Amino acid sequence: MKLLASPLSPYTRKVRIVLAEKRIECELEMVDVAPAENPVNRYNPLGKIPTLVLDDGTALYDSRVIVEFLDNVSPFSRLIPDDKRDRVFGRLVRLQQARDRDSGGAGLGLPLARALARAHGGELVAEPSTAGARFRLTLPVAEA
Ligand SMILES: N[C@@H](CCC(=O)N[C@@H](CS)C(=O)NCC(=O)O)C(=O)O
Repeated sequence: MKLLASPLSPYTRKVRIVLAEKRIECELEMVDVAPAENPVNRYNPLGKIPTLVLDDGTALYDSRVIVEFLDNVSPFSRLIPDDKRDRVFGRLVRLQQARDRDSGGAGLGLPLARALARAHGGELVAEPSTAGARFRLTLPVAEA
C-alpha cells in the first residue's frame, strides 16, 4: 500500500494522522502535483493527492474515502466508536457528504427500516465490520 502525498497538503496530513492512529504501515511517496504531467495522473484522473494505491493497483482518492477505507482495514483505534454506530438510525442523518440529496439519500431509509423492524416485534442494528456497512435484522417467528 502506497500513499501519494505531499508535506504541504492538509488532506495528506489527515490521512497520515489516521495511518498513525490506526498503526497501519504504508509506504509514502512524496510527489509534486504542480506539473501538467504529474505522477498522480497515472492512478487518479483528478491528479490530486492524497491518493492511496493498494497492493493490487486499485487507487483510492479523496481523503474522506481513504480515511473510511482505513478505518475498516483495522479495528484498532476506531474513528467511529462502536457506541456511536447507532447514529446512522437517526432521522435525516447522512454520514458521508458524498451521499447528499442529489445522489438520492435523504437519511430516512435506515430509521424507517428500524421502525418497520420494531413494528413487527424485531430489531435492526448496525454491527462492527471490516468491509463496509453490516446490519443485523431480527424478526420474531410468526405463530401459526
Ligand atoms: N477533496 C480532496 C481534496 C484534495 C486536494 O485538493 N488536494 C490538493 C493538495 S492539498 C491537490 O492535489 N491539488 C492539486 C490539484 O488540484 O491539481 C480530498 O479530500 O482529498
